[in-house]
Amino acid sequence: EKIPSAAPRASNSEVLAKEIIERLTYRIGKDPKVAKPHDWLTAAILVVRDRITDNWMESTRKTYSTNAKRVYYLSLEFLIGRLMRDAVTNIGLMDELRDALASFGVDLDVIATLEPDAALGNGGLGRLAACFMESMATVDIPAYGYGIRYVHGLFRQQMADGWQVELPETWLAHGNPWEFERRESSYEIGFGGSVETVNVDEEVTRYVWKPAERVIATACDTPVVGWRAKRVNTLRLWTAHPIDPILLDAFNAGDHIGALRESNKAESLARVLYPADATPAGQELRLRQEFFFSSASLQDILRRHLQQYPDFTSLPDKVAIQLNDTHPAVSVAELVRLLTDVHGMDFEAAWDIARHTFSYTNHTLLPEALETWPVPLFERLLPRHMQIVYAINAKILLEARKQKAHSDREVQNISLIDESGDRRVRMGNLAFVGSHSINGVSALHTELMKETVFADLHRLYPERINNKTNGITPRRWLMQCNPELVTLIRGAIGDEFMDNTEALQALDPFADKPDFQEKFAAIKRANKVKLAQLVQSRMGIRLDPSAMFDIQIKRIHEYKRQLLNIVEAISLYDQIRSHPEKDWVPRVKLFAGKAAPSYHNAKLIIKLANDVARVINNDPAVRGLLKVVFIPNYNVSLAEIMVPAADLSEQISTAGMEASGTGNMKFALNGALTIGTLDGANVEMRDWVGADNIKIFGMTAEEVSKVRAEGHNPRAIIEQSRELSQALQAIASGVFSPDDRNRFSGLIDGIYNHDWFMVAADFDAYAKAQREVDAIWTDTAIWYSKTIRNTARMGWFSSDRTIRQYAGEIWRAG
Ligand code: DL6
Repeated sequence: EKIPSAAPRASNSEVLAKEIIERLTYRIGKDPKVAKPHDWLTAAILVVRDRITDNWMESTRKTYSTNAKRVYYLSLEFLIGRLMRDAVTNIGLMDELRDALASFGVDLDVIATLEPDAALGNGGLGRLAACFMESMATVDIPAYGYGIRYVHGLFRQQMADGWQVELPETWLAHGNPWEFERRESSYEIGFGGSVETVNVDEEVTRYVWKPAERVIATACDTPVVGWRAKRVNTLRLWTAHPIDPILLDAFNAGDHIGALRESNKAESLARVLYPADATPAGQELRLRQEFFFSSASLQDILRRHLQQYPDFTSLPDKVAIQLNDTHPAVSVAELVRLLTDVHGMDFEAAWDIARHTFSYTNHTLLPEALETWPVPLFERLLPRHMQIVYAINAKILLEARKQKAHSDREVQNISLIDESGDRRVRMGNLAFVGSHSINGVSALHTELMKETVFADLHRLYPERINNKTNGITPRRWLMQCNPELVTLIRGAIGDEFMDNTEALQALDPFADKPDFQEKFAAIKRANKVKLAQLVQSRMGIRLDPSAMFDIQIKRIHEYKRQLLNIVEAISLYDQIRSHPEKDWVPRVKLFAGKAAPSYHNAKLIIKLANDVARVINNDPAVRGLLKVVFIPNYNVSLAEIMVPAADLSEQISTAGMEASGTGNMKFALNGALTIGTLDGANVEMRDWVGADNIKIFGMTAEEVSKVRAEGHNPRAIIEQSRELSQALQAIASGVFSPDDRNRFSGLIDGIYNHDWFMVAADFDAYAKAQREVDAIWTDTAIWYSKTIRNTARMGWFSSDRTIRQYAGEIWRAG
């Protein structure tokens, strides 16, 4: 159905058809008679892009003419996925484009699947950045996303005998029709070298950084169109180039490889995304990437500011820079350097501007994920920034001692330099002191931030920490991925929810209506059939769409507890075999997700899921009542198929460890019941959907931290639970790994010996909750009354709401 759009030009399908042929002929150079599906896709994208470009220019002009404040979102990750459906939906051209392509015998749905996922991110943090970009355009905030245009995004995951194997991802193999290269927007980025001091007069000393190496950062722009094309913003990703493409002297002397050394070194900066999310990447190249994109972005921001304003005193009024985690935290020192060394400002004034311009989002409390850099490395690569970090540190520590009378221990925690072992620069502390706002991503996470990682900094600056609960864009995560449900909802409550997701609440009274339930269930079933077809074609496994589809998709991590889910599957398997007379609810447990390549236990968990799947799926005694499936190569496009097909959403992290979660929101919005712990945004989801419409189990964050502090005896817990001990014994004795009976002994020993992630401690509560979910499932009317209420009450979790809160309370923009 037609969605009214703000697209400015004639939009009928004949006009579009003409434009497609024009692009195919003159931009791609193909005769329609011989055009391949990929050519049609590129031609269609070029038509869409050109339409968006009109609004893009208009948006930019408006920002200039109104002197509006600009928001800059600095993020090392943007996990975008495919763009075509998103853009076409938002400009309201879906039906016309479909018809236009059909007139050439081309199926839009087929060519859309040829678009590669732009996987420039690892998981939640990167996907949030992508949702935010779309929402910033939707709520009409002049914004730029800044990041790196990685040649290779997140690795492709293949399974070899159930083990994860990482293969390079090549999203740019056919070029990228969405982007515009901006050669004129190029900046020099330095590394290494030394700092010279120049005494201007008796009081003023100037510092001149003489880098030993220099590379060029060049902008590549992708337009990001908001809902109904109201505004189009820019995602500006940097590519890296050498100053001299080839060292001719070396080449002429016969050193053909050496001649390209500089070029290779420069280009390596933007070659690959580091594939770790919850552990810092650690290597020098990563720090180089962080500085590279921070410096390029800041130079670009300052240049744009000076084009419009006389000097930088107005920077905090006209510019807000959001640091997405600590990855761009070096920006704090770089902005001070640019303002002082390059633009001649004094340190105090520059520091004041920086602090009022930056804000920082923290995405994890895991201590191992907080970035720190060894002082010698930082100093060698960024000698001037090291001086600036020391200067900032001196100011802050003096303030802590003098004004707030902090103790030695508190001062040590506040310091930008960790002196507890090898000296290291703490990027979290740098981001904190350099920002006027530090936000967490759910209410619980924000409170825990105040009590743990940033406790002492919070005491020093008690007004800075605030909460901004994450959200998801309802365009991608409802309208595009579940169009039939959208049609049903529009028929029931009208269209308001399409512009204001909270209007979904009007659906509440429909939750108990049998005819509405029936239609809702039919749509869920159709989505499950689609997923079952995918599983059949990719993996040769047949799934019964009338079984409960129980789905856990996310990065593989011990704290996310895929292991708890697998152990429960084994226990259920045992019970189905021992009690064939019982009325078991048929279930399919689906998993997908990638493990960081160096994360040994996470990779073992994937192998375990596959080993368990093989045994359970091939055991005739199970009679198809339970299936376990691990779908390889999880990405945004796969999520778009799995999310609408879920009956049950697994959000079962150890309480206190998942900062927010956003998958939890996607599932509930699409009518799944959540089984979850009181962790991250699950807590607020319970408040919105109502405690009766979500299955909460297990220890609270407070209980977890108490047990950890006091110590617990997991072995005793296991021995008291027959189901748990049997399941763990089965794994440990090699029932699922006859070829290598000790394969999983490390994982199981971990549960017996310390159970850091509370798998044993929460098992009984989890298993009980699962059987309660079964009981709900058997009463279809109750099941759908709950799941429809989830859809009706999840509107608050739109990223439009989140962005409005950032804009109003942090950026003061828009
Ligand atoms: O804020 C987005 C997202 C949260 O929803 C997840 O809970 C959180 O784990 C994730 N954090 C990261 C970074 N590091 N880690 N872990 O991806 O951010």
